[in-house]
Order: sequence, then C-alpha cells, then structure tokens
Amino acid sequence: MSTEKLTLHYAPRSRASATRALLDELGAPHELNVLNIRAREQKSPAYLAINPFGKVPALSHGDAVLTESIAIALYLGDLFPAAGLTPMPGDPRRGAYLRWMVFYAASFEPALSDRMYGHVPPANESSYGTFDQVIEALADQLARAPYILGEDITVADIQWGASLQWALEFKAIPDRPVFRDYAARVTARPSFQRLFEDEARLDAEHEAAAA
Ligand SMILES: N[C@@H](CCC(=O)N[C@@H](CS)C(=O)NCC(=O)O)C(=O)O
Repeated sequence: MSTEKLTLHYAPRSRASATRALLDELGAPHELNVLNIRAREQKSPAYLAINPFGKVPALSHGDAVLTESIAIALYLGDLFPAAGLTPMPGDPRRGAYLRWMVFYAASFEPALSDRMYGHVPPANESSYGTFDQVIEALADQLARAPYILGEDITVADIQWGASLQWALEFKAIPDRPVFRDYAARVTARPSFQRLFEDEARLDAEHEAAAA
C-alpha cells in the first residue's frame, strides 16, 4: 500500500461519486477536496491548476495528479490490491477487466452523449458503432453473471453500477431489468448507502450556498 497522501477532488452527485465509493470499498485512506459545482468552484484558478478542464473527479497522489474517472479507478485498484477487488496482472480476468473499463470511457459514454444531444455519427466512423450495439453488448455481458466479470464484484462494478444507476435515472439507457437489477445490486452496498446519505446533505448545503 502506498504511503503518499491521496486527495480526491470531488463534488457530490457527479462522476466523482463513483470514485468516492471506490475509495471506501478499497479502504483507501484519503482526504476530500469538496467543490461546489453549483457555485462553479471547479473553474477557480486554484482548481484549474489541478485539472485544466475544470471537471471532477481528479486525484492527487503525492506529487502526481490524475484526471479521468476510469484512469483514476484503474490506478486506485492497482494501488490497493489487498481489498480483493482488482483483477491484477496474472489474473485470468485482467484482460476483460481492462476491456470493460476502457469500453466505459471510449464507447459507452460517447454513445450516451451522442444520443442525448441528437448526434448520430455513421456507424463505421464512430468509435463505438451504434448506440444500440453498445447497449446490446452491455446487456449481454451483464446477463451472464451477477457482476460484469463474473461471480465476484470488482472495481469495474463500482464504476458501472454507479453509472448505470445515473443513466437509468436520467433515462439515458433503456429501462431493462438487466440494467436495473445490476445497478440496484451494486448500489445496495454499504459504501453507496453511506455515499448517498452524505451527498444528500452536501448537495443541500451547496444549493443553499450557491443561491
Ligand atoms: N471524462 C471525465 C468527465 C468528467 C466530467 O464531465 N465531470 C463533470 C461532473 S459529472 C464536471 O466536472 N462538470 C463540471 C463542469 O464541466 O463545469 C471523467 O470521466 O472524469
């Protein structure tokens, strides 16, 4: 385990929520730098020096700074293998783990974003084919076992579970039992319950402060 300090640059009810749940699941000692997105604190000069895109999450680890949720999740999973959630090199699931993590960032998110904003690129020119292909591939994988890589939960599920719960809530994916059951299974965990409780409080505080 690393001894350098971890700081998660975080805002409630954002992509940083999955990262916060993951830190909890990994038992990773960390500090939070809580940003009020409603008050645009993510665009302050101090934060832009950490992430020039002015977005969360970002992770500071000693002198290193990471951005991009998936890079951060992979990094943390490798940093805390003792939690038993990371298919490390040598584990037969490692390839599938990397595949489904990168698929999330490289195909799933762009497919959802294109769909939400009415952009339909030609299938042979988009990085993901079509929205329907992405949805069917994911549904097919999740129908095989309780978790995306099989019988055991991994770092990948913390990411996908949080995201599918959000995507269902915002009707960004079809409302199918395979997605609903999976998201419910993952977010029923104590780490998510603790997160949701604290985020309700934080979000109300942020709303009041930004008003
Ligand atoms: N590709 C980035 C996306 C990060 C992102 O879009 N974060 C949103 C919150 S969900 C954000 O910080 N938005 C505030 C803004 O753009 O001002 C990742 O996966 O980390």
